[in-house]
This record gives sequence, C-alpha cells and structure tokens, in this order.
Amino acid sequence: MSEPTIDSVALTSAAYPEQEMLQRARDFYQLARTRRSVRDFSDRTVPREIIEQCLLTAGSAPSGANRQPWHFCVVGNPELKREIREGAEHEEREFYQRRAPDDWLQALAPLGTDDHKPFLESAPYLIVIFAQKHGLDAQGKKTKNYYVPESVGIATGLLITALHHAGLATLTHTPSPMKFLNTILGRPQREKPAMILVVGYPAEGATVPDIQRKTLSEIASFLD
Ligand code: IYR
Repeated sequence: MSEPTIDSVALTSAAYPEQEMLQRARDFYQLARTRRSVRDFSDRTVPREIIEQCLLTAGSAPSGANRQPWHFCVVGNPELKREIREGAEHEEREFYQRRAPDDWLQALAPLGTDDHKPFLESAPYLIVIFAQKHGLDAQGKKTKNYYVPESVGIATGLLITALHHAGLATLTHTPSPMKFLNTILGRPQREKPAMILVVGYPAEGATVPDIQRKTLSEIASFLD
C-alpha cells in the first residue's frame, strides 16, 4: 500500500539582496572557520536549553524520504559518562596497541591523540548520535529508512555548527566499535551509534594543533 500524499505549503525562507547575501556568506564563514576540535574540556556546566535548541537545528536536516533516521542521547549523568569513558578507553587501548595499522597511527601521530579520554567525564555533555537502520510503525512493524549515513552525517554537521554558533566547543569522538553504547544507554539494536559528540567549554588555556585548511581551489572546481 502506498503512503498518503502530503499537502504543499508556501516556502517561508527569507530572500536577501545579493550584496547582503555575500556579506552573510562571508560572516558565516568567519564564524565557521574558528571552529576547532577541542580535546581539553572544562567541567563548567552548560544550560540544557542551549543543547535543546541546537538539537532542534540538527533535527531540521534533510533526510532520505524525510525519515529523520536519527536519535540523540544527551548524557550529563556522571555515572553514565564514567561508563562511556571506560567502554571507549577499552576500545581505544585495543585500537592504539593492536588494531590500528601503522599508516593510521602515523597519520594520527601529529595530532597527539592516544587512548586516554578524560574529556568523556570532564565535559558536561556527551551527545551520542544514533543512526536508525530502520524505523518502526504504529504496529511495531519494521519500516525502511533511506540514505541513513548521509542523513545522520548532515544532521551531525548542523549540530556541530549550531553548538559552535552558540559558543560551545565540540569534539567528534569515534571509538570503534561502538556497540557498547547501546548497552550503556539502553538503545535498541536497530540503532547504530554514529559518534559521540563531546560538548562543553574548553578548559582554561586549552590549545589545539596548528593545522591548516585546504584552500578553495584545492577543495572545489568550477565548471561554468
Ligand atoms: N578513535 C581514536 C582514533 C582517532 C581516529 C581518527 I581518523 C582521528 O581523526 C582521531 C582519533 C581516538 O579518538 O583517539
């Protein structure tokens, strides 16, 4: 049986004169370019309402067939954060000591990452992002989702940008494998952990690696 059609409504997004569009694009870039992956977090608390607003932005992402195949677990509970740190550090020890091939370890060496993840306890919030491999209808029957990794990736990008815009620091953290997160957080098997987004304020005096971003001509080509 095909699904019911959806009514159309007028588009409500704003239009600007071109000069203003250019200024807005420049301003947004100036904001975006200051975002950095932070690894030293303060334990200063963050109002939950800020996180809620940023999650609404994440939930505005486009998704395959509008299935919105994501779930965000916002973890502020210290005991759960401790369990997540234990699970992640267990996997990371395996990664750094056994699983990672040499080329990968060499690629990470300049960034100075290792298997210690104190930020998983010190940061006020961990947002664990789950990708829903399939949905459930009102009868509990499986429904198909489409372009799940793409949809969740876009929502995550919006979330990171919204948090940065609000003035918060983030780190995308991907211990591998991440199945332990389903157990700790009681999420169903149909949800696959996509990443942990660590959220908070940077620790005082926090530093970041002195990396450069590729230039426009390195990342884009125009064929007009
Ligand atoms: N998950 C590990 C390893 C790691 C992998 C990549 I690719 C990075 O850009 C950074 C770290 C860790 O978090 O240390």
